[in-house]
Amino acid sequence: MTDVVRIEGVRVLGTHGVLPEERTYQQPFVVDINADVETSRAAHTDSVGHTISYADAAADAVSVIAGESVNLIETLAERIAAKVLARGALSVTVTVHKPEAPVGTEFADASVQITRQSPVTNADAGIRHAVLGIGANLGDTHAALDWAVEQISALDVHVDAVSDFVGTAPVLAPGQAAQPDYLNAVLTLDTVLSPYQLLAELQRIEVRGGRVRHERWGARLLDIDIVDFDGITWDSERLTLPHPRAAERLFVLEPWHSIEPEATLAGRPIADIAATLAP
Ligand code: A4P
Ligand code: MG
Repeated sequence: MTDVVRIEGVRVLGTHGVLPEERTYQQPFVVDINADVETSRAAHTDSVGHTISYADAAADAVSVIAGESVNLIETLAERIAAKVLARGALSVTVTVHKPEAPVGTEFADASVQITRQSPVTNADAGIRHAVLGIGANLGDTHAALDWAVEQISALDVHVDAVSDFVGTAPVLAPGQAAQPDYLNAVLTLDTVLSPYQLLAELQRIEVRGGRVRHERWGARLLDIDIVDFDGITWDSERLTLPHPRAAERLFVLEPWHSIEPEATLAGRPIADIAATLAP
């Protein structure tokens, strides 16, 4: 479920069309924008920085319509959609109306409507590479990791490699009570799923694996994080890519390095990142 930020009827004069006179004389264009976003973090912080401002979306429409002349309203819609997606929309539907188009007969309105997805919701982006971190520090951790690998392999993915399972000391928040050691592993895969689809599947596996979310960084039967998904950078309430703490964690970087020595995280070789961290 996502929320929608909507602005409708943004009216701007522009010089777009196939006919030479349309490039000379301005005519009105009207734009509607429906941006899918997650608004609960914005509601919580009451900060416009955590949502998409309808004013910014309107400004995107104005800059495209008042800008460079093009032939088609399809082109205008595509350019506006790209700008709104760059603001962090999960997906966007843009309608561009051309109510005074030279149609040669009486008509009420002419328009084009397009919907475009962000990299995290696009399920038509082909095969993409992802890196998962798996951890457990309660119960039979070895069995939990084996089971998680089996469950992940049954998804719409091709598992490329699974690291050895490594015992690691728990990384705790300041003041947090002691916990048992973790067993961690890293798994690499190729998938046609979008990052949001993969996350939803992984969370279902966590729940089936007995995961109960109570304390942040609490001891757990099973934790599966998306460390990296095709190098995408994304920050929303549900998903941050790459995982915001992966670059600080040897329990992620070392097993990852063992199966993908040349891998990079946010553009840096993981070997270099790991070398800067104290063992
Ligand atoms: N979420 C956002 N981005 C992602 C992502 N890239 N991958 C959201 C997965 N989930 C992501 O996660 C909280 C929320 O983060 C989810 O709702 C999801 O939508 P969670 O798994 O419920 O909570 P968590 O695991 O307690 O928090 P978090 O922030 O994932 O914790 P970490 O950073 O994974 O740390 N020490 C050792 N040695 N080994 C460990 O594996 N793990 C942790 C957990 C702490 N110390 C550890 C280990
Ligand atoms: Mg987690």
